[in-house]
Amino acid sequence: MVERLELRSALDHAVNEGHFLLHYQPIVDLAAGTPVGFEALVRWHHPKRGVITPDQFIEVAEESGLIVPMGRWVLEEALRTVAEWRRILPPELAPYVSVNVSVRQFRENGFVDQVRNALQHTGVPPQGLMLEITETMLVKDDEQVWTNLATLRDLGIRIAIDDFGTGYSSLGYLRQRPIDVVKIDKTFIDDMITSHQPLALVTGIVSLAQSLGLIVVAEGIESPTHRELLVRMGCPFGQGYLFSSPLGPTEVLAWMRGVQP
Ligand code: G
Ligand code: G
Ligand code: MN
Ligand code: NA
Repeated sequence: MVERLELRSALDHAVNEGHFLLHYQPIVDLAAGTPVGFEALVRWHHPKRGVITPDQFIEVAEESGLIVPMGRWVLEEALRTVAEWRRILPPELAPYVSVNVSVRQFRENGFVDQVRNALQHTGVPPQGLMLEITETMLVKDDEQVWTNLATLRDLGIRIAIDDFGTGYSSLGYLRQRPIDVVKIDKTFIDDMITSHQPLALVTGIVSLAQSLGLIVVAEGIESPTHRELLVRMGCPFGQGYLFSSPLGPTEVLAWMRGVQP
């Protein structure tokens, strides 16, 4: 309890002082091995404790509402950064950025305007942005959330369900909702190698999702075997340590130079 309070006040301070940074993990075309986008992952640069990962503070940030100002910064920073990459790279290689969004941000009045304004002043087209929401956010079935999602999607922004398979929603249900992308949770990809059931499950998700017109991204690809299995079952996109761990913004350009033919 005391720890939580301390964490909360330290986080409050970090939001005001701008002690956050973003790392970016490549999302690749699995068959070609080339990047199509980057997932932005926030880190807290604590003056004493060093770099802290989100699993240690997102929950408190959500409970305290600090996720709102932090999330606003994340969105702006991710778009500024991807705008720069898109200026440097040839148009056919222009990547998108995928930003994690909490339900708390979605419920906030003006979230849609915030996204629209950020796109406008960074000059990133809507196709250059993907928003990731978790499955648990959907089961709450909040009309405000659906309305906001539909509006954002109408602008041309893609909406992804993150950690798919860990919650309770079915693909059929997703099809009736404003969603474009399904990100298969890394636990399923991980288990796929060692047992038949998860392999069958992932195969089923990939084929059903695609037949419903959804784009599939597999997460947690750590080995060439993972990749081969996914390519063979027709999974188009993926991310994981096999390709790259999350990188600092300057490392990204060097990494991209390394993978381009
Ligand atoms: O990078 P890492 O594995 O530590 O990320 C852990 C989780 O933290 C991610 O799966 C994601 O759900 C969450 N996360 C990372 N960055 C953000 C962010 O900017 N906003 C929100 N709401 N969640 C994030
Ligand atoms: O938003 P989400 O919870 O999906 O965030 C992805 C998290 O998974 C990030 O914290 C990232 O650091 C982590 N991650 C990315 N690639 C891999 C991987 O290949 N294996 C494992 N175990 N974790 C990964
Ligand atoms: Mn994510
Ligand atoms: Na995930």
